[in-house]
Parts: sequence; C-alpha cells; structure tokens
Amino acid sequence: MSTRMPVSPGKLITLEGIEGAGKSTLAQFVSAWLGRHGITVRLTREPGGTALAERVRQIVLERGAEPVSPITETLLMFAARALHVQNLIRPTLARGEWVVCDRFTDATRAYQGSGRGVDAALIDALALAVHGDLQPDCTLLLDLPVRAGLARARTRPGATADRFEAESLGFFEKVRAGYLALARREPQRFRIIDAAAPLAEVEQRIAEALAQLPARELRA
Ligand code: Z5A
Repeated sequence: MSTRMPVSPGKLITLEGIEGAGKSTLAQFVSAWLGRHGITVRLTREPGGTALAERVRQIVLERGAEPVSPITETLLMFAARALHVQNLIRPTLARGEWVVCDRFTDATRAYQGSGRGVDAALIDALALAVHGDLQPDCTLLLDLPVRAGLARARTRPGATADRFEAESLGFFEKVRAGYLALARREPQRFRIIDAAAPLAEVEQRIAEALAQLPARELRA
C-alpha cells in the first residue's frame, strides 16, 4: 500500500496592468521572492508560455500583416491560452508547483473587452470553455497613469512597437479603467499596487501582498 501524501495543488499568481507597468520586471521579483520562501515556481507569460502558444503570440502581436478584428484577436488570445493551460499551467499546478503568469484572462477582459468593445458575456463563455474553474489565486494589478506606462515602455532598451503599442492614449485609458473595474468587482483576488512608485517601493508592496497569501507551504 502506498504511504505517499497527496500533493496539494500549487497556486496561480498573475500580474496585470497596462503596457510599461512593470509586469515582466516584477514577475521575476515575485518568482524570486516565492523561491526564497520555499516555493517551487514556474514563471510564464501570455500570450505564449509554450512553443505553440508562442507562435500564436507572434501572429497576434505582428503589426501590419493583415487586419485582425477584435473578435479574431479574442479567439487568438484564447487559442494561445488553451495551449498554455493544458500543456503548462495545469500540469505544473498538479505537481504542487506554483505558476507566476505575466497576464491571463483579465488581460482579455481589459484589452479586448473594455478596450475593443468585445462582449463581456462572450469572453466569460470562452474563459469557461478554456479554463473552467481555474482562476488565479491572486492577481497583482500594477496600476499607473497611462502616459507614465507608455513613456516607460517606449524608452525600454530594445523597444519596438507591436500592434498594441501602436494604439492611442484613449485605448489604454479604457484598458486601465477596465482593469480597475475588475479589481473593484473581485477585491479578494486582486491587489492593486501603485506601480508609479519607485521600484523598491513597488517590490515592498508586492512582498506584503504575497506574505498574506493563505498558504501553508510559504516559509517565513
Ligand atoms: N494582450 C491582450 O490584448 N489580451 C490578452 O489576453 C493578453 C495580452 C494575454 C503583449 O503583452 C500584448 O498582448 C499586450 C497586451 C496584449 N500589449 N500591450 N500593451 P506583453 O505583456 O508581452 O507586453 P506589454 O504589456 O507591452 O509588456 P511590457 O511593455 O513589456 O510592459 P511591462 O512588462 O509591464 O513592463 P516592464 O518591461 O517590466 O517595464 C518597462 C520598463 O519600465 C523597464 O525598463 C523597467 O525597468 C521599467 N520599470 C518597471 N517598473 C518600474 C518602476 N517602478 N519605476 C521605474 N521604472 C520601472
């Protein structure tokens, strides 16, 4: 008879925010912080995260190939997500490891829903079909004024404008407002972090949010 203890599933931590909010930088901080507290972490991103999903990413971010309608964009985001959830996220969580993901379905709600006007009910239906009851355990929303985010993104070393980065200020204002509305709707899951603050301060706020996660695995 086996005496092995059942593995408790890992947690899914997501980072969200407009362009230049610092998600990629802070996703690495989150992974390192969790690692120091005894958690095995897989750092990943959307769209992408697996070989095939990264190919879908190239299609959806490519600028100037042929017109991509809001609904096509939404379906491509969920096609990439379906690959990512099935082939990386669920197997990792099932092993008891944690997943730190730079963007997830809230990005579709904010960008395609609030930004492009795609029906929220359709996005919810696709989310249910693609990841069922899988929801992030904690979402860190890095919030800052749109102009500040765009200025950072555009001066970042090696910056090139993809299809989203070419969008107007008004588009990103709608996306930011969409994110804040999502956070108001689910205050238990979201932590709004002031991402305009100096990096060390943002890291401090994030460390505080992580330390509050209800997880036995977290070592002090
Ligand atoms: N998208 C979508 O529409 N729907 C979806 O469902 C999904 C995605 C999943 C690609 O995402 C695009 O896909 C994205 C939304 C869309 N387009 N947009 N916009 P992405 O996440 O790969 O691309 P991104 O949002 O453009 O990421 P980014 O520009 O790389 O931003 P970031 O990751 O948030 O920022 P960063 O690279 O960590 O930081 C930017 C610079 O600021 C960098 O030089 C940092 O050193 C600096 N930084 C960061 N934090 C600070 C602070 N606190 N102070 C000073 N400087 C800082």
